[in-house]
Amino acid sequence: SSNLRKTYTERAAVHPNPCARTFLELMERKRSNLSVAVDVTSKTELLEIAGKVGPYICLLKTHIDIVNDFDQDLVDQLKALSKKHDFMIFEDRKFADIGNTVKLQYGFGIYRIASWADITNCHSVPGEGIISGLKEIGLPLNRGLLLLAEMSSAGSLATGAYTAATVAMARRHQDFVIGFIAMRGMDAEDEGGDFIVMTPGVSLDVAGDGLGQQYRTPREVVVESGGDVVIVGRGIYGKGKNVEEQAKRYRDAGWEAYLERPVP
Ligand code: 5FU
Repeated sequence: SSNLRKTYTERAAVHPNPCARTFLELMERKRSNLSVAVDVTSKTELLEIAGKVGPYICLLKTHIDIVNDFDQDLVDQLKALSKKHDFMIFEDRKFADIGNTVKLQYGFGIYRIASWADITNCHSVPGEGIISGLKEIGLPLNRGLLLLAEMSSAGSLATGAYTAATVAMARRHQDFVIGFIAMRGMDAEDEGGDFIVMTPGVSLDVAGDGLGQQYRTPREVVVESGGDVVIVGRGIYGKGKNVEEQAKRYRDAGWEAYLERPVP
């Protein structure tokens, strides 16, 4: 991918999308390409982990619908932490319905995702009406969208022609689509434009989780495969882990990998 040869700063300088620009600038300023996926079910625990990993991350990834005691105060506190520690918020909602329905799911209901999540994502399986629907809500708020071009789980059907069609779809919506969930650089920028590739399924210690998750190291993801952002969940807050220590460890591994990328 041609982005392998550019720094986040160089990409930020010419990126036409405000959300992508802000994010690329943030990564370089903070020297972090680490996103932590905080998959916990209590508000207290979510805030506690967010506070601990905050200094080391560029992006906090949430699954807001797994929090038992969700309330508006949780959102207010997450926003406050994002300001305090300088990170953005990504709700990993994986929308997958028709344009009109995802519009409602994104902007309304209990979670009002568009009101607080800088970035969200969707499947391309319904066709590009899903992007148009989300865009109506997100674009006026300067939000950014990631398309799921690939997944980390074993046996994923998002491969080959599906992945290629997803990339083509993103190219037609560069005002709102800032990148992909993918396992490697998508070469989507070869014909111009710039897409940020975020890669889940990252661990320095284990190969899988027994439920289909498949892990690679930050080096494999960033240097060998051309991902931009490493997404780490249980590797950081799993049983018996020191959250701050692990966040620092993965931040360092991700950044070293970024610096190791080939330069022309
Ligand atoms: F789109 C994807 C994907 O392909 N694989 C994932 O694992 C998203 N994820 C998310 O990343 C998943 O929903 C978890 O929130 C996170 C990975 O967590 P882990 O604890 O590092 O396995």
